[in-house]
Amino acid sequence: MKIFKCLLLVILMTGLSFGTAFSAPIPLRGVVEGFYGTPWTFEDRAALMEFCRRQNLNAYIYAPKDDPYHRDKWRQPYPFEKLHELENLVDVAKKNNVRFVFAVSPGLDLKYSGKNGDADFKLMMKKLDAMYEIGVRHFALFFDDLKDNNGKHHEKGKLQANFINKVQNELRVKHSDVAPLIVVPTEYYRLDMISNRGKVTSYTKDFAENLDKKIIVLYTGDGVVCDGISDEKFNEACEIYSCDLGIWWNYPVNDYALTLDGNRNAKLALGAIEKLPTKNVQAIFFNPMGQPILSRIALATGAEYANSPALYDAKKSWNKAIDEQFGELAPAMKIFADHSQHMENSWAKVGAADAEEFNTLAYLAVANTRAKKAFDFSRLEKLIDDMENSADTLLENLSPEILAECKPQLEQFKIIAQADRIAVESLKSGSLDPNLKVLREEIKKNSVTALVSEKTAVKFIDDVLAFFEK
Ligand code: 14T
Repeated sequence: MKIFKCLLLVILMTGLSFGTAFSAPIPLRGVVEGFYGTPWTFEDRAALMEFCRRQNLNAYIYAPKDDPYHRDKWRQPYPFEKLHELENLVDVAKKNNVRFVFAVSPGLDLKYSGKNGDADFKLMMKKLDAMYEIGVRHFALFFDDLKDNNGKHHEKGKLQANFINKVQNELRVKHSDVAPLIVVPTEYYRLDMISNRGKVTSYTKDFAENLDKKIIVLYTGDGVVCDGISDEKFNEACEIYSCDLGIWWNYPVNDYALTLDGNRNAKLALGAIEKLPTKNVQAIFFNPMGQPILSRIALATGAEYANSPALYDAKKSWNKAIDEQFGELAPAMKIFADHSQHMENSWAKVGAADAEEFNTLAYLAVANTRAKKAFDFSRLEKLIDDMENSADTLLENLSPEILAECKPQLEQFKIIAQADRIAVESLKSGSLDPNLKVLREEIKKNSVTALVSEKTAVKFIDDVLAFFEK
């Protein structure tokens, strides 16, 4: 009887812990500084390490695309000053229990065979050894975003895999305390790993078959920047590699939201991490924005996800992150951030829709006016007042460091709110206020540096203008 009771208890407890109440953390979880554009400063990175400690994130990958010594001039050793700075950073990482992962992206011009191949292998080992000397124990090799000529020719998958294996072996022979390598292949999103006929491409097949199974492979989902990864799609990707993959998640990164003047950071991704797998992920790294402090809204939610994938609640986590990070300013920040979450262009789509309630009401306002039906504008008007008030509050009270990351966007948000109010008044009175066009032009002009709610609060202005113009 006693044994029976014990057994029952054990079954109940395991059921509880593995069923609902428990969700194991993703073992390797953190941030990959992997974006194009001006790299973060030492201070930005040191602050991130402390943030990681507080959020229970345990890894940071150093991979800024525009650090010449990381990619374009990967063969060259870091000058003394730069190396010293990295050494200090490695110390900060250690103090914060964060694994510092040093990445090299040699793919643009790496030679795999012959005399030049031998020379490049030696140069790579020299590069990594210098980092070992300053305390680095985690390394990564990235082969993403290559020009086609060097990217995918015959046997490239096998050549890359063998090169990576050789680096891994050499590191492990020399040092017993180096962790398994982390890699990004040239075909790093699922749809790129599959040919038109649904077969795995020869590049990915060769790469996956030849790569040492200990090595951690990161991929970005079905696309480079995509609208989530379901458990099912994640399993399909893992099947290609016959092992559990890690994820390089391209949110809140905003480097691809390029505006006409070449600004890489015009739209701020201030939403939550969402729609990621609930199980079997062995590593996850979030690629942040050029704006380090504002990246922390998404990163804090990403930390909650990574620490408990199956129980994660994006909306709850987003509210909590903003409450914790903005204190008294949280209500205003939530209104602004709600209008600046969604990232989309011809090939990218991620993040919740901007300002859903506003969007619905704005749609109904135009549709009902067009149908000559009565519509109660009061809630929409309240939302618009809240927008302008929150812009004012934030412009007045945010710290200079945070304002430096979002002033143009807040100013833009304010003008959008003013235009939205004029749009409502025009609908209500049945005649178009000419000021609406003036403000619309101003918003358009500013869009070069600041994009906010472009498919929601700005779209409303266009919808109202279109309503009067026909
Ligand atoms: F390594 C990869 F997983 C990856 O995502 N690589 C880059 C990354 O450095 C960049 O920050 C990210 C978002 O733009 O996407 C990849 O880069 C691009 C950039 C493009 F403009 C990939 C395709 C593009 F068209």
